[in-house]
Amino acid sequence: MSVETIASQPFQDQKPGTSGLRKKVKVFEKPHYLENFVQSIFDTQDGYQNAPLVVGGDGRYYNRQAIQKILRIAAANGCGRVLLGQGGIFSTPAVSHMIRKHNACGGIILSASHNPGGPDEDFGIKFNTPNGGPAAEKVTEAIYTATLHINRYRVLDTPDIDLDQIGTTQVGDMQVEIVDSVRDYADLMEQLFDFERIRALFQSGFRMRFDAMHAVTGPYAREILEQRLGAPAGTVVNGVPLEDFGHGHPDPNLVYAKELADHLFGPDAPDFGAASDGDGDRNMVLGRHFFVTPSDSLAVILANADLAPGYRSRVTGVARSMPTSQAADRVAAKLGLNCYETPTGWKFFGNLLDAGKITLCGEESFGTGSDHVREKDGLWAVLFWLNILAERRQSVAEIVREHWRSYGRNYYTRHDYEAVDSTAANGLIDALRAACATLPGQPLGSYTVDYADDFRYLDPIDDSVSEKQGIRIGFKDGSRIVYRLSGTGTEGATLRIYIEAYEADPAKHDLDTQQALAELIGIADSLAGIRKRTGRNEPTVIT
Ligand code: VG1
Ligand code: CO
Repeated sequence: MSVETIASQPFQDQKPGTSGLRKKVKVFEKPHYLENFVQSIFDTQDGYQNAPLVVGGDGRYYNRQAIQKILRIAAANGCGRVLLGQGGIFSTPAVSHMIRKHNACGGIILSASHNPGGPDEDFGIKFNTPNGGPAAEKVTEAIYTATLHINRYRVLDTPDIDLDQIGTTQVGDMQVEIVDSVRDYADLMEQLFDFERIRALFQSGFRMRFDAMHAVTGPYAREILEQRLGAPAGTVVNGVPLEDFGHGHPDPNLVYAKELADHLFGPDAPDFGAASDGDGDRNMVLGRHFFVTPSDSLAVILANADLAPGYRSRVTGVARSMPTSQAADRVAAKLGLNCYETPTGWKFFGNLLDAGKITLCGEESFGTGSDHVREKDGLWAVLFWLNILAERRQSVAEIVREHWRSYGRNYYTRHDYEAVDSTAANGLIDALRAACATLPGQPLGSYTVDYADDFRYLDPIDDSVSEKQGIRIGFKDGSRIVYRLSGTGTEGATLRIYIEAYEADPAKHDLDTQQALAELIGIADSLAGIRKRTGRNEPTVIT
């Protein structure tokens, strides 16, 4: 068993996006590709000699091969100890918890999250820092710079290890401790929520369906919902993680989790439905015949936080990503809590959480979370809702409607144009950016532009600045249109358009969202020239 130094050359495309490095599996399979990126992590980070490194992934195709490679590189670079999820499996929030619980030097997460998996689909790798959160931009920049200069990587010449056997294995001088992927995470949930109350809810005949979409949360949901909370067997569906997610698109929204949505809107609908994504950090929440937007979900959780034991009387504030609706802001204002607007991506919440400025945070993209870890957390959000339902004993629809009556309703939609020609997409954003200077004061239909800019974030904790985070067009009545390009796609560009309007009048709270926003949707199209520039007549996905 010896350390080998393998000569290598840089790849030009290893810049992490919104959430790590995501590429087609075929790209990751290129000789030296994964190795270069992993070596660049070891070349730029420290602490791994003395503190453990957490490793795990969502179980998608190439997870196991990637883990064997990472273990060889880690051992060759002097890493002392790795904590590995059994079978190479960890959900993203579970990794975050393990890092924090074991004072780890960080973690490597293998996932392309909501992107499809399989030999012709996507893979990804992400580095998390000792606070448990996705590396901040200065860290990902350092890793990226290292990938541009790399000329060698180190590997220990050693056979594959058995990933499935719980216990400790030696890889050279490095210890690999294979641990139960679920237990610690489930224990954490039990500390935050009133499991007894939720158990009583299930005993009273409350019915739920959780769709794990053949992704990583299946084992977590079964343990927590069916074992510890006593929900009937079969509450969790599609609960076996598969390498290709059963040919599905593990993205919990009304389009890709259609089976669940149809069930919740069907004749024998249960009281509550939920789903999560490939790596378990996203959530979708549904009531009987009722869909809760992620932006509303964050606002409702914030308004009801005192009902959960782990949050009672200790919420300091909330943050939301810029394109997320302003529903949570209204709750924060009423409760006198801090409220922050950050760029898209969970890494921007880390500093605020670490500093105690916020307790809860969320994104419109089906992401909700809190200071219990430093990632968004799908099952956590589902349990928060169950805790609220167990206390209030009202339906999901009643709770949300009551919320709108108190705070008003923020109608909200996102229109995605996927796999658009990159040059056309960049041209569209450039043209909008150029128009920002002259838009304020202009009437557009029945709206008047209040401000228009390219969002720039000044982190209040470390003063770092992130530019060009999306074009915001704000109107005098508080409505908004936001345009940005995705940083997680692997094919061409994905244009995202976020549209929001506020409605205070309860008599107008039951409109169809697309109809309520129809005029703004039209304005968003004509202002950006979407049809003309992209050749598309309609969005690929509407959420
Ligand atoms: C998307 C979402 C963003 C989320 C990111 C990672 O990014 O919009 O809100 O944080 O995915 O989520 P983008 O750049 O494609 O818009 V996950 O569950 O894919 O790790
Ligand atoms: Co995810």
